[in-house]
Amino acid sequence: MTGVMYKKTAIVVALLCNLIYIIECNDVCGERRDNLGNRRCSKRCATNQDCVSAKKKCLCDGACGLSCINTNMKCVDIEGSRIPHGHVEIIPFNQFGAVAKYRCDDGYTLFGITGRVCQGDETWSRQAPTCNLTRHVIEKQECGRPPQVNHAHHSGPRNVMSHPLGSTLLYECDAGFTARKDVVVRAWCVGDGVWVGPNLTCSHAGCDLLPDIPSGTVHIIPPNMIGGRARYSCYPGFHLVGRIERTCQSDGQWDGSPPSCEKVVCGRPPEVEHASHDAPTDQLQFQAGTQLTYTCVFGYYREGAPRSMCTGEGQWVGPRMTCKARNCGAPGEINNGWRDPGYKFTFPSRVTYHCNEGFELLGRAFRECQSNGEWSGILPTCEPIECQELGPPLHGTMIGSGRTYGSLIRFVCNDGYKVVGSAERRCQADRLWSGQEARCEEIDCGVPGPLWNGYVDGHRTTVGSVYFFRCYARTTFDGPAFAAQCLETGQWSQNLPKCLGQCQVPAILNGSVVAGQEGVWVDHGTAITYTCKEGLELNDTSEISCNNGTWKVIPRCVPAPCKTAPPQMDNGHRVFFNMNHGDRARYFCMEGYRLRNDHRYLTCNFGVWEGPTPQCEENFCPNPGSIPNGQIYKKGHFGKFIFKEYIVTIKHGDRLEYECQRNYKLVGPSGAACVNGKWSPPNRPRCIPARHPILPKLWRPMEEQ
Ligand SMILES: *[C@@H]1O[C@H](CO)[C@@H](O)[C@H](O)[C@H]1NC(C)=O
Ligand SMILES: *[C@@H]1O[C@H](CO)[C@@H](O)[C@H](O)[C@H]1NC(C)=O
Ligand SMILES: *[C@@H]1O[C@H](CO)[C@@H](O)[C@H](O)[C@H]1NC(C)=O
Ligand SMILES: *[C@@H]1O[C@H](CO)[C@@H](O)[C@H](O)[C@H]1NC(C)=O
Ligand SMILES: CC(=O)N[C@H]1CO[C@H](CO)[C@@H](O)[C@@H]1O
Repeated sequence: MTGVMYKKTAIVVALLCNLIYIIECNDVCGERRDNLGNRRCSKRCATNQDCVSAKKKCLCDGACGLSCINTNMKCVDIEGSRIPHGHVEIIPFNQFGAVAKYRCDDGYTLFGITGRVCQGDETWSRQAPTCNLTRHVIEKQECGRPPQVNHAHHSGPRNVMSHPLGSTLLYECDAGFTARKDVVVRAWCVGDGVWVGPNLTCSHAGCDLLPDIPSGTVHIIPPNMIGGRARYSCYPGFHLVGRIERTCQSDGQWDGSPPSCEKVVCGRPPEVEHASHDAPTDQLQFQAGTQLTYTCVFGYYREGAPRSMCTGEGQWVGPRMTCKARNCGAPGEINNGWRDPGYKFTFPSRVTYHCNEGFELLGRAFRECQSNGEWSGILPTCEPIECQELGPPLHGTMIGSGRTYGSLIRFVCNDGYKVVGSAERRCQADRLWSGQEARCEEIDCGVPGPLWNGYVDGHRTTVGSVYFFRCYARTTFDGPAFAAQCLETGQWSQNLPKCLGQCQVPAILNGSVVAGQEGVWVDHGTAITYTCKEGLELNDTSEISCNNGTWKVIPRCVPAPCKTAPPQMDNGHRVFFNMNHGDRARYFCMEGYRLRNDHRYLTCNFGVWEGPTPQCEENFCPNPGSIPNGQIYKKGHFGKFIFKEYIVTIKHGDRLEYECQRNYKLVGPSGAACVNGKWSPPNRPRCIPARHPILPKLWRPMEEQ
C-alpha cells in the first residue's frame, strides 16, 4: 500500500514536470531553501525511515525539500471550478502534489501563474491568477466566425465568416438539450475579430443525476434523458428493498423513491428430523454466507450432505441429508417361544420374548435395539418347566414317570387300601403337581349302626370283616340279611336291617277281637279286627295294625248312632239336628191338629229311634150343649141348621150362631168359631125375657187370627 502510494505520487510529480514549469523538477530534490517566506515545512528527511509515523513518507515538498508528508492530506478547497471570467481544474485530484490549472474565458487574458501545487502544509503554492479583459487596439471593425457552443445553434446566418462590429447573435440549445436560466445567450462582436459571450452550456434535458444509495450503487441508462432509467444494485451481502428501477419522467423528476440496501439475513435454519446443527438454538438470524453443519442425534446415522448455507437471497440452501434410525437386524428366534412384536428392528425399538406354555424363560425377556445398531443382551432360551419328583405312597405304587410340564402320575394302593388325595396328578405350568398328595389308607367300613331295638355284633371293620345284626326280644327282624361284609369300596355289603317292635293286642270295653286273642304279642304289621256288642259301634276303624311296637289308634265301642232319619208324621212335621245316640227329634202338628197324648219326642237310643210314636189328631171343639130359651145353629155353605147335642166332630173353623126364642133376648155373643179346639169367644150368651123391643143383631164375625 505504502509502496503503491509512493509510486503513484512519483508518477504524478513526473507528469507535472512535463506540464508545469513553475515546480522545480529535478531528478534529485533540492535542499530546503533559506527564504521560505510564510511557508511552514514538515520534518526534514532523507528516507522513509526518518519519518516516525507509518502514514508519513519522505517526499519532495518544493522549496522545503525532502520532508515527511502525510500521504492522506488534502489542500484547502479552491472554491468551485469557476474563477471570475475563467475556471480552474485540479489534476488529478486534491492531494499532496496535485496541480490546480487555471484558464480564462475567451476575450480574457490570464495574469499570474497558470498552475498551483498542493504543498505539504495544505496550502496551494503562489498566488491565484486573474482573468482581465484583453486590452488591445481595435484594428478590425468586424469579427470572424462566431463562437461554437456544443449542442446549441445561433440565430445568425450559417457559414457566414464575417460579422460587422456590434453584431449580436442569439444562441439556443438544440432539441433535447437545455441551458441554465442565468446564462448569457448572446454573442457580441466587439471588433478586432473578438466575440464576447455567450456563456451558456447545453446539457441533456432530463432528470438530475441520482446519488448512490448506502451499500449500493445506481446506474443510469442513458444518462440525463427523459425516459432514462436508473437501475439500483446492492453490494454483495445486501439485498434491495424497494424499486430496483426508476424512470426519468417528462417533468424532469424521477418517479418513485430510492430503494434501500439491507443486510441479507436468513431466518431459522431448516430442521432435519433426528438431527441438530451447530448454531446456538436461540439464534434466529444469520448473515449471508453463514454455514451450518448438521449432525444426527444418538442412534441415527446420516445419509447425504450435512451443510446448510445462508445465501445472498436470504434463503437456506441444504442440508440434503436425512437421519436414519440404526437398524439392528432381526434379533433372533427362540425355540419353544415367540417374540413380541416380531417386526421392528430399528433404534430404539424393543422386543420381548415369551415362552410357550410349559416352558420358562432363562435370561432377560427383552432386547433393545441400541444406538450402535446392536441388540442389547443375549438371546434368552425357553426351558421346559419341571415339577418336584414324586415317590410312591406307603402301601401303594406309582404309575408313570417324568416330571416335566404335562407329565401325568397315577397312584394305586395295595389291596385293602384306598387312595386318599388325588389318584392322578399332573405337572402344571406353575411347577406344582395338580391335586393333593396321595396316601394309601386302609379301607375301614366303620361300625355299622346304630341298630334300634337291636345291636351289631363284630370285631373288625376292615375289608373282609363280617358284622352280624341282632334284634332284641319282642321285635321283628326286617332286613335283607343277618350279616354284612366290609367291601373294598369301604361299604358294608348289606344295608342295616330294622328291628321293629311287636305289639300286644289290646282289650276294649264292650268289644272283642274278631280273629285272635287279646293280650298276645303280634308282629309289626299284623292287623287286628274288632267288633262291638249289640247296639254299640267302633268309634274308629275296625281294623288296626301294629306299627313298630305301637298301635296307631285303639278304637272304642260307643253307642251306635241311628242309621235312618226319624219317621215322618201325617198332618205335621219333625225337627232334628243329629242322629247320634241320645239325640232327640221333635214333632209339630199342622193347624187344627194336635199331638195325640202329647207325645212330642223320639230319642235315638243305641241306633234306634225310641219312644211313643207321635201322631196328629184333629183338634175338635167340645159340643156347646144348649142354651135355655134359645137355639144353637151351625152355619155352613148351604145355610144353617140346628146343632144337635150329640154331634162331637166339630172341626176347626166351624161356626155357631146363637138365637133366642120369641120374647127373649140374647145377652152375650151372638155366635162363636171353633179355633184349634176352642170356642171363640169362649163364653156363651143367655136368653132373657125381652122387656124391650128387640134390638137389631149386633154380632159380627171374628177376625181371622
Ligand atoms: C487586471 O485587473 C485587475 C482588477 O480587475 C487589476 O487590479 C490589475 O492591475 C489588472 N492587471 C493588469 C496587468 O492590467
Ligand atoms: C454568464 O454570464 C453572466 C453575466 O455576466 C453571469 O452572471 C453568469 O454567472 C455567467 N454564467 C456562467 C455559467 O459562467
Ligand atoms: C275313638 O276313641 C278312642 C279312645 O277314646 C280315641 O282315641 C279315638 O280318637 C276315637 N276315634 C274317633 C274317630 O273319634
Ligand atoms: C321303631 O321304634 C323305635 C323305638 O321307638 C325307634 O327307635 C325306631 O326308629 C323305630 N323304627 C322305625 C323303622 O320306625
Ligand atoms: C252299652 C253297654 O253294653 N255297656 C256295658 C259295657 O260293659 C260294662 C261292664 O261290663 C257295662 O256296665 C255296660 O253296661
